[in-house]
Amino acid sequence: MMASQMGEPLTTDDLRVFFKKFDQNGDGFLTGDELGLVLKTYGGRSYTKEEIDDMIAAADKNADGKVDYEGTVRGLQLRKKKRKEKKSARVSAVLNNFYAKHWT
Ligand SMILES: [Ca+2]
Repeated sequence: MMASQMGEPLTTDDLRVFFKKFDQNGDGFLTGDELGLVLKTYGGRSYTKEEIDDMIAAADKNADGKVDYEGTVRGLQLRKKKRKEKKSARVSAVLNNFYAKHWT
């Protein structure tokens, strides 16, 4: 059973699975376009380009407009630790919707 189905935080293994699914062209980076596609499908509502850019920026350590796997995980984990959870909570909700559709 995967972690989020029990209401537990996502593990890094879970995130790796997600990341591979979200990385449409398999280049190892998520761009705003790729994240936008994910959000459109699993976000439960529409997101503006600004919101998507904001999420990318939150995890984008070298400001090149895309995030690698490590950056995504680090971004989520750092935000959790700081209890500044707005953005990561949003991303987590997306990931949980993703789970619900693919693993239940
Ligand atoms: Ca990509």
